[in-house]
Amino acid sequence: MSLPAALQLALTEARHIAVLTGAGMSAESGVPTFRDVRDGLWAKYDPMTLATEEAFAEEPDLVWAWYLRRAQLIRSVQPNAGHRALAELGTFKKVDVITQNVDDLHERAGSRVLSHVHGGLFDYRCFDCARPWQHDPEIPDEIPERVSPPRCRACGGWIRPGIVWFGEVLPRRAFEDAVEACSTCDIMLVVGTSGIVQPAGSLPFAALERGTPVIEVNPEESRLSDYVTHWWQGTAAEILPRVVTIARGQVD
Ligand code: BJW
Ligand code: ZN
Repeated sequence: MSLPAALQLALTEARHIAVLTGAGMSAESGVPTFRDVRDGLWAKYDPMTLATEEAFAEEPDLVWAWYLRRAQLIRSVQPNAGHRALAELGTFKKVDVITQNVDDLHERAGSRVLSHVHGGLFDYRCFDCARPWQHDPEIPDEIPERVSPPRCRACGGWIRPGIVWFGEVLPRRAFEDAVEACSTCDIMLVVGTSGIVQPAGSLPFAALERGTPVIEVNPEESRLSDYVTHWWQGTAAEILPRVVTIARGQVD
């Protein structure tokens, strides 16, 4: 399947492209998505048990061990052809990458990321006083089910990952920048997100409400598919290199 001709032209002519990415962006690097029923990150765990402040306050050892496993996995994988394509796109267009992912695969592929709207796994800080903790935690090869988090040198509080848990407010600047980019871009790409989690799932509407075309790249239908200008069915690593070809004005 290819992109309709009018959208091909819009992509070629666009000067400013906003790209919202979700877990599907990193799936082909070997990072499971959240909501895949077979091997998704939450197939074995209840998110409400692990991805909240309350869970960390009650069971810091269990939650810290879970994030150490995630950190170990992300350190062991590489950006895929989709990440690399977006980095290439950024060499000849203004590309604002807005990601819900807490990994660093866009940066490692060479993209400038405008906003990590759900924070960063490696941006550790104190759970009590919020001071940054600029260390790499020691990650054993075999991570036990429970591991005590490090302690803050200033106040003795537990160290937590710098991600946004359910019920927490998104980093204000990151979200404002994301809204601004979606409101001012010439075209928007939405890659590998179910669109279920708010308020990130509402960002494509900032573009759609202004009449800006939004192209979704996803192998499966999502909550956004009925609303976007065009759902381009396929994976990030398959489709994004083709987006680069079209954006260069070459024939797909
Ligand atoms: C591919 C592919 C390939 C596969 N190529 N594609 C109504 C009821 C109850 C609660 C709420 C509500 N409305 C809003 C809320 C609040 C809540 C929320 O949205 N809940 C929903 C579950 C309904 N939101 C929040 O709490 C947010 N904060 C907030 O709203 O603050 C204000 C407030 C404060 C107090 C009270 C109320 C409001 C914070 C949200 C934080 C989200 N954090 C997480 C986890 C971080 C921790 C961790 O990493 O462990 O962020 S949730 C998780 O979902 C993670 C992701 O960034 C996020 C989005 O998931 P994503 O990326 O879309 O992944 P999937 O797995 O869902 O989808 C993958 C997609 O990829 C699929 O479509 C596949 O088809 C596709 N795919 N292979 C391309 N190769
Ligand atoms: Zn502290």
